[in-house]
Amino acid sequence: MKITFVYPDFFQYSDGSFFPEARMHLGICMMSAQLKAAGHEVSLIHCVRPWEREEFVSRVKEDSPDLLAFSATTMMYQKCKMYSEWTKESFPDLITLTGGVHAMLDPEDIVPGTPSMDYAVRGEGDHAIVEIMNTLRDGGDPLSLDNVWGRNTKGEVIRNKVRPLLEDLDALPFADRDLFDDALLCEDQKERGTVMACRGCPYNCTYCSNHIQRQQYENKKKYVRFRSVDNVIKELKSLKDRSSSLSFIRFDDDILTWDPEWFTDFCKRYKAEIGLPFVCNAFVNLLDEETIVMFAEAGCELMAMGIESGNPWLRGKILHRHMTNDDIVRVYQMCHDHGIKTVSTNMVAMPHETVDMILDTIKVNARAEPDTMQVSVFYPFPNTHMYDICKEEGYLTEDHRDSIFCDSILQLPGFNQPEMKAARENVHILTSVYNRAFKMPGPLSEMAVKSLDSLFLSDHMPRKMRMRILDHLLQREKNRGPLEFVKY
Ligand code: B12
Ligand code: SF4
Repeated sequence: MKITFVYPDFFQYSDGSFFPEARMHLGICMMSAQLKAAGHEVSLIHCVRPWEREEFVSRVKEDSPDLLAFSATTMMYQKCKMYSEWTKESFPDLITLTGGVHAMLDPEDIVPGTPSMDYAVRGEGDHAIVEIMNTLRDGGDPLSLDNVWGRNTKGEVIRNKVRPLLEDLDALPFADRDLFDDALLCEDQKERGTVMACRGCPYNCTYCSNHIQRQQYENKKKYVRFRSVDNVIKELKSLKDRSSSLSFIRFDDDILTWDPEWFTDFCKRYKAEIGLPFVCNAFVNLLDEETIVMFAEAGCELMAMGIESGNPWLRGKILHRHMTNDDIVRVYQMCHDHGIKTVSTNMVAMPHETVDMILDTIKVNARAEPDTMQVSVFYPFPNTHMYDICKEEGYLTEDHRDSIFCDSILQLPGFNQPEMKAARENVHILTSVYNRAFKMPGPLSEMAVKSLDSLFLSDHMPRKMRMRILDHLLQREKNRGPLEFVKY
């Protein structure tokens, strides 16, 4: 039996322009390894730019699969819908399905929401997809399987339960990276080896998909699972053998420093047996000086850490991220002290956010001094707590976006679209302005910060005058040259 995965891997903007992500998809690579081991044939349509209908249909014809399997995040699902419609119009009997995070968060959008999609496959696909292929091969009905949603012959929607989480990740084969055509990947993928050492995240940030995914598994207590250090090191060695152009490793895990025993052992072995620089994500609350030193010595060159909002109320009460601004600043400074570069991730245009809260985000970044700031626009992923807030408060619109680096899809009482755009575009430069103020000596610093605050927030000065001073400040900062950016 043959399966063809479809992965729409580019952003398309409202003016028709597009941006290719062009990266490997570990989930697809892992399923491919399992499918091949079970004797199935696997191919991939990796769309790194918009495809015309004729081109897509003729590629499906060429691959001629028994099953066309889409992988979708929420933002990419619109494209999957369109491709599946084209497919069904040309090949009505070809089975189509969608798996991935969107199928877990919003399965109703797939079945019954998309008539051209036969099944939604929820949760981890590793075993489910092999069982689906085996069942089809044996003439059975995929609706008899856990994780699968679809319509039966009477047209009724069958919603099967999600099977338990895999507990032993070492039992999975290594990702089949050869499924991806290197020629289609973006430049930095060629020198980077992407790996995940664990699955899941224990936190409950209200905008993230993790709390929704976790609650749907019966063994949810096992949601955070690590591969053994030995298993990860073996995969890293195989990556080094596979490519001579590999110059660094990227860990895509959400919480690599969750288990002290694990990462102590990992750091020792990584340094001795792999020895390449690496980059990773980290969570402020899971880092102390000892951990940072251990990571630096093992070869960690860069850590990306979520700040998201610098306003303690918004961050704690609304986003459910429980850390203080001083914790954030301390951890970022410790990374600098030990030679690890940092990326901060931040969001703007959140429900209940105001302009002065954005200023708090700017100020905490100005104190933390990340090497790069990533500023995205909040996007409500379906059925997350933040989505529920947006729904209850009437902020949702019918709009859709491909990326979190576009305009907001929300109608927020505190902001209009031009204000949100201005906020997002000026966060970097304003951080730089505040950073200079914080660095002034002694009481001068406090005075400079207070003056800047009143420029933004005080009603005493006429708005026109405030804007003129601000424009002047921003222009002067821009003339000083761009902020340094690091590769991430
Ligand atoms: C690495 C990563 C990226 C990489 C690679 C993307 C990728 N798809 O692998 C890059 C940088 C490109 C990226 C970009 C974006 N990302 Co991202 N990313 C991740 C991250 C950290 C790891 C993904 C991963 O490898 N997981 C490990 C594998 C094993 O899991 P998996 O991919 O989920 O696959 C399993 C199941 O979902 C399922 N499955 C997946 N596909 C299919 C297909 C079929 C047919 C079947 C049966 C099953 C199935 O089976 C797999 C094996 O168990 C996740 C968070 C996370 N921890 O998963 C966020 C995450 C996927 N990203 C997210 C977001 C928001 C984005 C962006 C939209 C951000 C932006 N820049 O605007 C873009 C969208 C890109 C795109 N093309 O869709 C969100 C998605 C939320 C949502 N509701 O859609 C996530 C979940 C983060 C979060 N916690 O909120 N991302
Ligand atoms: S720490 Fe990161 S991955 Fe974990 S729930 Fe929060 S945002 Fe999601």
